[in-house]
Amino acid sequence: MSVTVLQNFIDGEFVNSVNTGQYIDSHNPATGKVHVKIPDSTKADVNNAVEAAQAAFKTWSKLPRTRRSNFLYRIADILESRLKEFAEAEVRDQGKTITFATNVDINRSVYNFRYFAGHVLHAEEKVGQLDGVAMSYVQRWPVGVAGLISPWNLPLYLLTWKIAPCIASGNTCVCKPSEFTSLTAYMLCSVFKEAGLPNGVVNMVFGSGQSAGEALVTHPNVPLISFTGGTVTGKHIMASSVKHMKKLSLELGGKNANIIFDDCNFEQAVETSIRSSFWNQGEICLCGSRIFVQETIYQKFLDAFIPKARDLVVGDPNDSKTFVGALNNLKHMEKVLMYIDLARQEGGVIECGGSRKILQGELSEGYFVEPTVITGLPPTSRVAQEEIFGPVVTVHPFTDEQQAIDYANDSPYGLSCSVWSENDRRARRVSESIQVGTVWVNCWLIRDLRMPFGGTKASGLGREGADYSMDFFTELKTICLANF
Ligand code: TXE
Repeated sequence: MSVTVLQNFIDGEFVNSVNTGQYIDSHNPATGKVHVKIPDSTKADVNNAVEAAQAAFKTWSKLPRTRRSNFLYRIADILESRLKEFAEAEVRDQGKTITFATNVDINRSVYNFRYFAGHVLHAEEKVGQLDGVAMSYVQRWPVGVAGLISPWNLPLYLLTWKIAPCIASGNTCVCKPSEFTSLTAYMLCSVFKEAGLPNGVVNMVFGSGQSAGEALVTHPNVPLISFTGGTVTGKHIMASSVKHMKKLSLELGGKNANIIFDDCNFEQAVETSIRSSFWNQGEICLCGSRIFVQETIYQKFLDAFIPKARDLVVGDPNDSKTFVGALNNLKHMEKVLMYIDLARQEGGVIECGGSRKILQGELSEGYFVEPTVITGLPPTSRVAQEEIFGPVVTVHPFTDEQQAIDYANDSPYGLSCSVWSENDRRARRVSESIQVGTVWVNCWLIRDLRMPFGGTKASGLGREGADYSMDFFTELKTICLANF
């Protein structure tokens, strides 16, 4: 298979890294073979990209929002017309299934551009009247050059979720996609070119977090950093950005509770729990990896859930029948397998799965792990507390509402939660007691982009979505006009 060699995208041009000839190998997770080489960019590359973004900012930030919106609509249309090509590339690069890449990653990336293209036109500013005294209104302006750092689990979706509101608000940016999954970000640059996006509005620098990422976070002329990734990295970025007092948004990990009461719609709860446990190989920060089931239906739930988990097709990500593709990278697969071993040591029962899955032919070196269901562990065990980010869930019984709430809240994370009950009052009571950024009642992963999105505790800082993203990507000023 041929290897694609990426270049950075700076000031509207594809250019080699200043660090000539130095590349990072990126593997196809399903085969374990190198399929992309990404430039190991340095501070000098980031400096060049920031300079280009600063120059572009002068005109882009002054462009009427209708014009900026038109560019976003055009980008959305072009990306949509290349959906299949992008989805196939995302599969090769990330290991996810073609069904997920098509319907979620790329489809929603298109929607990100389209959504913010519309939103920027309709956003309104607050006006306040102090009777007889003064009228105040809000003025907004873009922040400048934004540093956008994205992870490997939903590569294009999470990157475009940052780029769209960033440039719609009049900022320019330098992006640093994950070194494990840079291919679709690279392809996106050709979409920008085709859409006629002015040079320097979006720049892409590829490379490692330690080199290119760090250079972006510490750059004095990048006043804003939007980061999605691991909590440890997030804390490091927070510390590194202190010197320049940067605006910071951190979307970090999760260890989300999925609470199932005995008055739920049982079939729906089981079906959705399969998806919330194993979709995208469990590599979604919103996956419900701790399942709490009321003791009255605990055994019934296991009897229904475990055979379904066992029957999920793990295999070729390009096959539309496959439900679980490959984990993103070797180190990550080893981490997931380490947690399964830890579960054994902690006294857990591996109800299904529990191992790497070895496939045949060219997939024999792929990073596949069987969907794994673990019972018998206390909710305080390491496996039930730490983010595994793979196709591994723990299931625990609970006695009553209060215990379910206590279990759910006993976590360093606070990203999301699902609650299953047909009793509306109970569902509301429980939802309002959970310390997270999003609670889904009788559903999972439904996203209304107008709603705030983000986490509490170790899951992050700040909120994204509609006005919340626009607030982050702009500075706000109150202008108070006296009546006298
Ligand atoms: O992410 P990192 P990793 C969780 C998941 C996973 C763990 C680590 O549990 O196992 O995080 O994954 C860049 N300065 N999530 O190691 O390191 C890096 O190059 C600036 C949850 O892959 O956080 C990449 O572009 N940038 C998560 C991005 O940060 C730095 C999704 C994310 O990488 C940097 C992914 C530095 N010093 C993993 N170091 C979610 N919330 O969805 C790294 N980077």
